[in-house]
Amino acid sequence: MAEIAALPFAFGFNPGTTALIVIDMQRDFAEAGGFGASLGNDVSRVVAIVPTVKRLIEGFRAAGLPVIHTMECHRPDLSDLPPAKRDRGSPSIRIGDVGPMGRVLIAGEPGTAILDEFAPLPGEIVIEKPGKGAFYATALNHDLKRLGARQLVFAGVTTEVCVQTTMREANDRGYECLVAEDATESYFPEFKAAALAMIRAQGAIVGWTATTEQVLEGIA
Ligand code: C5J
Repeated sequence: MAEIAALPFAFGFNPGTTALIVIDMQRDFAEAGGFGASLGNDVSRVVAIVPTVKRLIEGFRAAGLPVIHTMECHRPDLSDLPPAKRDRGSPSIRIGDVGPMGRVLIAGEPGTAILDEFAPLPGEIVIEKPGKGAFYATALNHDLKRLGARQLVFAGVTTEVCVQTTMREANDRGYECLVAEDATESYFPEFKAAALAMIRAQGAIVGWTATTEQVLEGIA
């Protein structure tokens, strides 16, 4: 068993059963005119983690470990979009509406795309997810089982919504989960801090946290 220096204590992992899950590093969350900005959020915090997320992805690729990407998006006919999700909040444009980058959070639209910096390599798994959690209505669990993954490292946005939801779903399914603190971000720094504190509280009740540097040292 190898180790990553982490909080609340060292994260033990087997390099042969470890994967990176990069949550929703999409234009819609990182660019003006996207879904995140339509809710009144300043996207600069998301843009700021791009180099760190890139380093983490490259570290996993260099170590020969799987990288899985997720995208929050819906079918063009909106059949997988509950009215409650479309109606929630008061965005200037709603999911499915036409915005500056095409239809908001709709599969195949320009704004829904993963940022160029993280373009998935051929063979990397891309999960299109209609929910905040990446296990809901997707093949993620099946894909992880096929890969033999047992330990998961998480990056992406936003910490307290899609990252934390997915991590909790994974924890309940028996995966050991670590979030890379500086490779995740929220539009609200206090929400990020609270989410990370909750994850590692009570003896890693949901998982571990570590810096990207610590993760890269651990997997090198
Ligand atoms: C949100 C996400 N925040 N990817 N999506 O709506 O966290």
